[in-house]
Amino acid sequence: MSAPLAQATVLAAYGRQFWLRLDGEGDAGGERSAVTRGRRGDVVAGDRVSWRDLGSGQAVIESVLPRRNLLRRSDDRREKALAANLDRAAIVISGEPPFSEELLVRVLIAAEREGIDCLLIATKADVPGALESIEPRLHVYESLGYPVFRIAAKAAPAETVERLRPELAGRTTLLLGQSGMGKSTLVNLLVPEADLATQAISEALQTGKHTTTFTRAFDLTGGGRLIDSPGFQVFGLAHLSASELEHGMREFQPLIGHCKYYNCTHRHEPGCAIRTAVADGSIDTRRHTLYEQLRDAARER
Ligand SMILES: Nc1nc2c(ncn2[C@@H]2O[C@H](COP(=O)(O)OP(=O)(O)OP(=O)(O)O)[C@@H](O)[C@H]2O)c(=O)[nH]1
Ligand SMILES: [Mg+2]
Ligand SMILES: [Zn+2]
Repeated sequence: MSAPLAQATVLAAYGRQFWLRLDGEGDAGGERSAVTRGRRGDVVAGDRVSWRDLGSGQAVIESVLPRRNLLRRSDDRREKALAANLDRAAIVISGEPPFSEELLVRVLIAAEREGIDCLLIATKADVPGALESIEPRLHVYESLGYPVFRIAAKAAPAETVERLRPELAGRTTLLLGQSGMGKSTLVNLLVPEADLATQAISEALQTGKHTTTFTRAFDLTGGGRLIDSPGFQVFGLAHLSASELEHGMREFQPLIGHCKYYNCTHRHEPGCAIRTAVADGSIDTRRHTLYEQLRDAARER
């Protein structure tokens, strides 16, 4: 006879292997590895699952409970789910190495589609020139209403923790961004035992130890979770419709429906409310150009 079903939260996902935090075992909660019967990629960090003990140290995830949201990226061939049930997505950027604004825009659009609030964390404020070079762009995102935090995790760790802790408390926040921006540095600062925990799970799941190779959630003292994720170089939006693309541009939202043509793509049509706003400076030109490129790419599919 098989063991009864129990529930758990997925802390980490690596291929078809998962690391679970078991329900009902107090705050310290039991943790264990499990596999899934489903396809690889069906279960992600942040998922709530029901699982079963198979005996001899084996556990299997039987099903994923309904999700509040699921952040994902995609190309023409496949969709990749990143994490589920998020309160916030924190995009980690820096001037050193220079971040890609195109990738930032893509992440913001994907998050908007899932109703996930975003904030920006600009790191390496201690590196000369790193933030100065991107300051004009940070201002644009602040004026759009995205909270922007400028931090020096290495040079001013105590101040960094003090600034970010209230922002992260009690919520589940996914850190994401390009490689080398400083995501894991932040996690190690905010979750002192993160390094050890990552090592333990790396051994259990037999992954590499030094680079971030899988998505991993950590409990924050006082409540909330912080999820570290591997850096990415592409962030495809093949799963989004044209309408979802334009709604993902926050500053477009109040103007959508006000163009002369109902099916306006906001690229070259006369009487376009959005291009008028670009011309008079109330919409940032660079953001509009990035949108045009996304729209062109979507048309080629
Ligand atoms: N000077 C300075 N260096 C930093 C800061 N934050 C991170 N770094 C350095 O930047 C490098 C990359 O940091 P990581 O935290 O590993 O970057 P990551 O975003 O986790 O990268 P991936 O795991 O590859 O996605 C490391 O050498 C860090 O020491 C900072 O605020 N100031
Ligand atoms: Mg990392
Ligand atoms: Zn238009």
